[in-house]
Amino acid sequence: MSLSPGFSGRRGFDTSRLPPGQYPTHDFPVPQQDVTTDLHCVTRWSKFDTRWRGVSLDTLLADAETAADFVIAHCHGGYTTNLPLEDVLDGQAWIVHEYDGFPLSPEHGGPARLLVPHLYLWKSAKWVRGLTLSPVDEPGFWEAAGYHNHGDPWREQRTWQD
Ligand SMILES: Nc1nc2c(c(=O)[nH]1)N[C@H]1C(S)=C(S)[C@@H](COP(=O)(O)O)O[C@H]1N2
Ligand SMILES: [Mo]
Repeated sequence: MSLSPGFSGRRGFDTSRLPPGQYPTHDFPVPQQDVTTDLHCVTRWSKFDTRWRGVSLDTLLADAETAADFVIAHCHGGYTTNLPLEDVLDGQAWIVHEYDGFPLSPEHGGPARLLVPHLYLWKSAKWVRGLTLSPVDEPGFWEAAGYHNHGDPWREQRTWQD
C-alpha cells in the first residue's frame, strides 16, 4: 500500500490537501434551517404548516456591525419592502430557497425569497436580490401604496388606517 506523505490514518484525510488555517468539513457549514410555519395574506387567506428551507437572518447578519434599525429588501423586478431590524432577528425571518422539499419555484419567489411569517405575506419579498440596513425607515412598494407600515396580522394591521 502506498500513502501520500501527508496521509493521516487517525485524522482520516490527506493533510497535504489542506491549506494553512483550513479545516475539512463534510457538511456545508452555513447552517440551513427547516422552518414549518403558518402564512397570513392580507387578502384574508391563511395557509397552515408550510415547509421551507433556508438561512436565518440571524445567521446572515451575525457579522454585520450596524447602528441601523431598519431593513429594506430589494427584489429583481424592483419590488421593495421595509421591516424593523427587530422583526427579522431572533428566529423570525429567513432567506428561503426550498418549499415543501423542492427548489422554490419562480412563481413563489425562486431562486430565493424572504420569509417573515409573523407579518402579512407582502413582507415576504420574492426574488430577493439584496437586503439594505438603513438608519431611517423607508416605506416599500405596498407600504407606500397605503398598506400598513408594519403589517402584523394579529393586530390586523392591513392599511395605514388600522
Ligand atoms: N418581489 C415581490 N415579492 C412579493 C410580491 C411582489 O409582487 N413582488 N408580492 C407580495 C405579496 S402581496 C404576496 S401576498 C406574496 C405572495 O406570495 P406567493 O406568490 O408565494 O403566494 O408575495 C409577496 N412578495
Ligand atoms: Mo398580497
